[in-house]
Amino acid sequence: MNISPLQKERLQYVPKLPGMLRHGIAEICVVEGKETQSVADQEKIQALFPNTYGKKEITFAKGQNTSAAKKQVVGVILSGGQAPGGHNVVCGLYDALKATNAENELFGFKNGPSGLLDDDYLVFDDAYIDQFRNTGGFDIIGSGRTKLETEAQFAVAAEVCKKHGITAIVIIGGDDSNTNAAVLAEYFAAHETGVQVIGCPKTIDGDLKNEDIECSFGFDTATKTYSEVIGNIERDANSAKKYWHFVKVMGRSASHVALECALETQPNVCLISEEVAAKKQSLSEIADYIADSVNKRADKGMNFGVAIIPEGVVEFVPEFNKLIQEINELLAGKKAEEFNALPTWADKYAFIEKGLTKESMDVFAILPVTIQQQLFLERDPHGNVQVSLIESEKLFSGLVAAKLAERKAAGTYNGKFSPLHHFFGYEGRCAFPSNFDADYCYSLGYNAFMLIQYGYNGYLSKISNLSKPADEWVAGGMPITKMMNMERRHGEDKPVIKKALVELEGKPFKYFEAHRDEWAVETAYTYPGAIQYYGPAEVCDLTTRTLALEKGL
Ligand code: FBP
Repeated sequence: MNISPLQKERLQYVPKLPGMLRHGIAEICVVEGKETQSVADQEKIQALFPNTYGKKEITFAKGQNTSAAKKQVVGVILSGGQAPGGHNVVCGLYDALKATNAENELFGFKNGPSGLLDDDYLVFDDAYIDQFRNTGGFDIIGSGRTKLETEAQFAVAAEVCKKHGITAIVIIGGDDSNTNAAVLAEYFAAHETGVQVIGCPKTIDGDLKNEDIECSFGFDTATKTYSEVIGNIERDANSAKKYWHFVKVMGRSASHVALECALETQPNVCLISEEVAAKKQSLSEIADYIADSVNKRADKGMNFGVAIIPEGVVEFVPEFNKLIQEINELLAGKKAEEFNALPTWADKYAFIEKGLTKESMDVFAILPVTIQQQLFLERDPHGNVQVSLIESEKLFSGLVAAKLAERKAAGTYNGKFSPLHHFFGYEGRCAFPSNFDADYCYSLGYNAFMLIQYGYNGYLSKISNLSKPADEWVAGGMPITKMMNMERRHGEDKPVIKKALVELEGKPFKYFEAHRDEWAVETAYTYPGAIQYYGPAEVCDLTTRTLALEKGL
């Protein structure tokens, strides 16, 4: 393996554990807390999870380790999109497992949950694991998006565990993967397999959080990576003074990433999807809002700026959603062939005009042509428009250009608008984890093993008090069922972990709201610079602005 100088240094970095896990395995005891209830729909969740519901929350403390001495064989799975720090979860798990008993084994199931079903695995040893310490990526075993959710899959999983003598499975994933972890835990308990399941909260999107989980891992590093580059772009914009940059940032649904980047870099505009939905804003209103910033800055001689667009925003615009549904209908079944056979875009446009309601046609008509065509090109295997592929940064710059042209004609705008486009997503998902993520993830993995060792099943590894230095972090576990409620998914009521969207009454959004009018007109950019791994703690161990504001710092 080729190793860069930074990677060489990072391999030597010793992640910080919470103080209570630092005394050595023999001195970690459990303090049991209260019995738990699910956040909503208690009766229904309890009925669905009779064996794992209502268990106690727990924390670890310094004291005599009273866990049963038995050989543990643990399987670990990385599930879903990459997030910086995943390797350290595996390393922490491995180190705790080996420190407890050198005979213990760690299996890594390859390429996501499908590795467990296909019995495709590797067994970790020191030489292999040491190559991945404090590095980004999920390439240690690979990841995948196969969902573990059917009884038939659970039966296969139980067989595979039995074959290898596996005593516990650790699933490192987002809200869906941890929901599935809870269902698997219940199945294993109901079928008396003796196999435990522990989850770890991962996703750069930051939407797996609640009163127990302060943040998912990867959010810190990914947002710092994007903020560095957005800051660089701001400085470029402020130097050349000739471009408006439209920057789309990842986050499939929630806007936590966009909001955190805005708090870090103070751009002229940042859309927040949750606000768009709450105010039922139309595309035209959003375009006007951005055009106002462009206009006011132009009036002051500043024909440049930066706008952050969250990846999922179009799905939060009610009229756009309706349009998408109508297009899906319009092209259902054989009608897609008829449409595709039409020779020119003009013919296709006429077909569309005939098929859409007037309301949706009005929305369609204002879209830039490239976006109009994209809506008909990018379809998923079921024939539906793939909203996530829509280049919303181009959509909004196109709509803003049209608004500005109108204003120019009316004599209310006399600037120059040259937009440039960027999409930051994959760039941040495999970055070297920040010290925060390196420490947090190692602790999550180490802690996950302590939960296994003490016999817990259906728990999420929980590290809290994260805005404080690591020695003050609190380690423990939370029954996953505590975070569940019932939601309608694909026409069925399902028990799921509640996805955390941006709270419009929360402190991070309130801070942004209080400052954005000033940022929209003035050049108030801040330049966070690159993640620092070595140096003073106030530079290297900083948490996100989101977490700091949520904690009232
Ligand atoms: P997870 O929720 O699985 O962590 O993935 C989140 C994410 O990174 C989103 O931000 C993005 O929309 C999506 O994954 C991209 O998925 P893919 O890697 O399949 O293209």
